[in-house]
Amino acid sequence: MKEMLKTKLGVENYEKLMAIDNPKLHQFIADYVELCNPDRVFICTDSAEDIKHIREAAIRNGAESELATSGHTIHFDNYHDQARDREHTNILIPKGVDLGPTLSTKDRDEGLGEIHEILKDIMKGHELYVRFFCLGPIGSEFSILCVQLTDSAYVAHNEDLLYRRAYEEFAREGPSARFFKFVHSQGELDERKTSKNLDKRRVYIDLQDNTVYSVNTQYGGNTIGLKKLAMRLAIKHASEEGWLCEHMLVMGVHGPRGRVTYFTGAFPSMCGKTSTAMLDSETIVGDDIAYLRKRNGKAWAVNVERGIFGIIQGINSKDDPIFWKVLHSPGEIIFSNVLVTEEKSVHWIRKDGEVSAKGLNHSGEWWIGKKDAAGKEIPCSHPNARFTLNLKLLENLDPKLDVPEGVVVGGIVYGGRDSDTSVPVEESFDWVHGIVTKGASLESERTAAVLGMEGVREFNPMSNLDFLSIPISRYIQDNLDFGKDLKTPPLIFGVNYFMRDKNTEKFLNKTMDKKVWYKWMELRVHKEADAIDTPTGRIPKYEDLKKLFEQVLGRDYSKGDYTKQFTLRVPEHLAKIDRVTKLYMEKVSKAPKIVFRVLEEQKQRLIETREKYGDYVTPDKFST
Ligand code: SPV
Ligand code: MN
Repeated sequence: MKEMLKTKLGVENYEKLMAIDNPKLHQFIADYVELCNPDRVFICTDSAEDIKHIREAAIRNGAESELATSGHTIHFDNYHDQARDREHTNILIPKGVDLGPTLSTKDRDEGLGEIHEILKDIMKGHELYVRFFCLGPIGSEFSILCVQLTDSAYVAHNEDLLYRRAYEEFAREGPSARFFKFVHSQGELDERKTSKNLDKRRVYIDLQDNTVYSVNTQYGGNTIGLKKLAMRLAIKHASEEGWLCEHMLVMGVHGPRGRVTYFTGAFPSMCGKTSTAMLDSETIVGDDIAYLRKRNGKAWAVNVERGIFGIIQGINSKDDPIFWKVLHSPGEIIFSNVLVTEEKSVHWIRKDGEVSAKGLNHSGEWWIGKKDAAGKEIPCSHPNARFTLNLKLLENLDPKLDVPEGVVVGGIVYGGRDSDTSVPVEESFDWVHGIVTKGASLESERTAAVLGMEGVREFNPMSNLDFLSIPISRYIQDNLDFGKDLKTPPLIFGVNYFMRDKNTEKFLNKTMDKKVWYKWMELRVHKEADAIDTPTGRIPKYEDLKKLFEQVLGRDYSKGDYTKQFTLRVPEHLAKIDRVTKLYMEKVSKAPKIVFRVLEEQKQRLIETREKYGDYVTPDKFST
């Protein structure tokens, strides 16, 4: 094996690899070098020179092109490779294992056979990049080492901005290192350097061997091993070891007297997770994935990543001042699937200013009014177009990003796109009530992006459904158990940024009202604000919000707005409980009994309230 490696890698790269004394790692790399058969193999040691090699390779081989602003590059994915491919992403399971009806699985032997067939000689004519990273801060109980094999310099470069480098860590740990493994190939490329064989696009997750395979795709969510692919592996480990891997932001909320209280928050994609993490009144630790562990009776969290792979659609100077500034300043940023103008600047959907009449985008040459094969107008950028940057570019970065012990979690927030049921902010009665009625009951409405499906609610427990690798019932139970022996469990809140007026259909809140909800939640964690008990949870008092609106937004908050926003909508809540109960009965095998009990108790409270006050109950009914 070593002889083969020496020949394929050449002396310099062979030595770089051998500086890590780990035979299992050597074997893994040898196996895939032999199978994928690249022309060259580059072992990246994280030296400035090696990092530069990867960036330059991305530009040289056309995976990225330079833009006018220094450090900015653009990458395009195939027109039909613009998002996570749920259908072809499967957990490989040995015979006899059943993960329940909702998870997408495939027989392990069959899947491994198929993927190894696809991988054969797939890298011929290309360079293979080998990179070492760490999920979570280096040298902490959260850390998980990872090795990524990819023939895409774009993927290797992207990961450089998103994850903590760990070649040295591998070398230090030597033979004892345990690690996740990722094998990616973009496959054959077309003239635009995008993956061509999309019919053979596959993402297979082998839990047994801690390995994920991704082929014939370039879109980040399918290819960046440490992002959503590692999540499936981590969720299984978390379940076995008593911690949690969550689709959550982590942020520092700044309270009175310089106090900082950390929150985590789960929101389905495109529901305000990144914009919440980026509130300029607070500080960001992370915007996408968190690990949570218990220590000394408290919950601790870390950001698994150190960068952002963010949606660019809608970013504007008014609502996103920090991103706006960074996206217009020199610095290392990879844009993907936005419009590039002749002057090599970029434009995207709902950016300030005028869109240029033509340019290059994910569809190739683009002009205003261009239509796709189905006759649908192609927007200037894809709705899922993204940018990648390292958190250190942000002025609102929290100083605790890399602290090995993590941050103490004061509150956990769950939110989805909900036009008619939940109030803008509400605290649950306790851990179990919160996990069941906020996290496990999370639903989100589809946006106009899915034709004819607008308003349809998708069930998405903890916003983590796409990434589960264990049965849903087990995952919910793990969440319930996590709070059990915590002396001070985080408070659990539900938020809803998308509530609409029943008559006018207009949003009841302004985008930045969320700043106030976080300040209120922060006060609740420290028992510095009162609350009103309603059948579904605890809501803020008008006087407290009025004060906070003044302090945070410099705006008057009227009693009329409060009443509209915080009116309990009994019929909608009852309908939601029925939907969620039905789901847990039909789509989740062996759901924890407590889920049904907590939902049933809530239903009874709602029915009693309705008998007394009717269908729509204003908050003043509950204050006394
Ligand atoms: C999400 O869709 O939740 C993302 C982007 O964070 S992806 O990497 O595609 O998962
Ligand atoms: Mn995400």
